[in-house]
Amino acid sequence: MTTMTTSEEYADLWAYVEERRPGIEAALRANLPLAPAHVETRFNEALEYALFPGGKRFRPVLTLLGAELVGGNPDEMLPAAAAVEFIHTSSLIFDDLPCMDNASERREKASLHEKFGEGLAVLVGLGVLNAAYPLVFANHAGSPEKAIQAHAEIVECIGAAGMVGGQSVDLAMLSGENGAASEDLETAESIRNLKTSALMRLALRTGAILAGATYIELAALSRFAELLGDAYQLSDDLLDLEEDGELFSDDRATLAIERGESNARFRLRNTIDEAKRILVDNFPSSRARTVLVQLTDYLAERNA
Ligand code: GRG
Repeated sequence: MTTMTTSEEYADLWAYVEERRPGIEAALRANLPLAPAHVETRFNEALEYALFPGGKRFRPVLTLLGAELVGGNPDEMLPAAAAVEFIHTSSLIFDDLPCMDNASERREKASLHEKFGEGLAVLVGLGVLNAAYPLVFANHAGSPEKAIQAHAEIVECIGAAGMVGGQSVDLAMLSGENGAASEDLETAESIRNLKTSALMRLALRTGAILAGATYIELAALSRFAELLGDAYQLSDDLLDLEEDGELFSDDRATLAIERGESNARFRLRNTIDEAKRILVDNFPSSRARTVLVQLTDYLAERNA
């Protein structure tokens, strides 16, 4: 498990994560897409390796918070929260592959393909992704219209208009691969942020939809998620800038490089302020709202 510092500033956030983590872990275990036991492959071992002990589990926490923010019961949303972590895990597995970001490490251990080979990594990525879709129907058999809407939400966010499309921009931004994308860096970067924003949106709105959120509430969550994704990506670029000095190891051009660190910090500040304002303006005061405000600050100001 990734260790987290427990500063006073984020006390409600850490308390919430600690409180909710056991339920999330149990829902992941209960819904693991295991291969049939009599089949001799390393699939199940690789699946276990990819999911446990896992990372911060922020995205399933977002699902529970999205539900609570609009008055829902988070306990009913645990299968949906597990679905969101499955989707996140599959995106990390695919992102680490040699044909994508080519990362040999993930969560302080060898990446899945490094340990089990590319073939099995692709299969586990597909296995967990596929396991996610039906989970929005669990606990919502009595209100199938909400589950259908949540299902549509995850299909849209994963697809070409979301994570898949955003990742394709990320690939194009690798230097020398696509001149057109780097000509308008601002546009390319905002589309690239889709890969992060779309998952934030999916995580928050899936919980909110299942809890019966109104159209206005869902629209506010979409805008909040977009800003959260932008802030996360900006802080990621700033961290890379700090670690690598002037350039990323893969020479990916970004606004943090082109316009400099202080400009990026200024934009990050504005983005998180706007995100928090959307929460405060659209949702009544509640524990979930306080936790989300702290999570916004943490994601933008994290140093790892
Ligand atoms: C088919 C689901 C799917 C995706 C295909 C590969 C891809 C398209 C998208 C990649 C999206 C991606 C990996 C974005 C990076 C997001 C990011 C910085 C993740 C790290 O998040 P943390 O720090 O991770 O919250 P932990 O380890 O805590 O879970």
